[in-house]
Amino acid sequence: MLASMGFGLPAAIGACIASKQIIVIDGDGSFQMSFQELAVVKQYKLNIIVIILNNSSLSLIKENANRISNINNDSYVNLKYGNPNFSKIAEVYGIKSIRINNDLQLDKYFDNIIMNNTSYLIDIKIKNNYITIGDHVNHVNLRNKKYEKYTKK
Ligand SMILES: Cc1ncc(C[n+]2csc(CCOP(=O)(O)OP(=O)(O)O)c2C)c(N)n1
Ligand SMILES: [Mg+2]
Repeated sequence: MLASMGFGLPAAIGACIASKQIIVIDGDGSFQMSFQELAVVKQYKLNIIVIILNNSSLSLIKENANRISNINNDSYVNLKYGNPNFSKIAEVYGIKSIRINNDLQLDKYFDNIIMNNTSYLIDIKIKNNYITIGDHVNHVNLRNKKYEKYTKK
């Protein structure tokens, strides 16, 4: 499901209560709109894996702004920023986490994390100009065949 910013984690909570293990793929900007719901994840021991595609940017907006203005110099205020350490945020909510510098490294950890059957936050650093939705996700290794078994059609 693709939805508004901030919707991913709360929606995953509902889906997890109704179903079973849920994987959320979130943008860093989107995650910051509702990450306090990690408290609910912890309280109800929900089996939710949060994957943050962390480009330190509101990239979709940046791309739109560049397209409209034809300037393409990334000079827009607040579209590119420094993020807090999302792993530490997970930690203070009592949720396990890992930071990965490159999506290609996800393979190394993913199966183990899934098998853990517990909540987990995976913060993946991706390139600044990659966007969480649409074709850009193809740049990120999550479209790898290996992950198809985790996708409910
Ligand atoms: C609630 C809400 N506010 C604003 C927007 C407009 N908007 C669409 S994408 C976006 C930036 C998303 O940033 P991020 O989650 O980091 O994803 P990225 O584009 O960087 O992949 C914004 C502000 C929205 N879709 N929903
Ligand atoms: Mg982003």
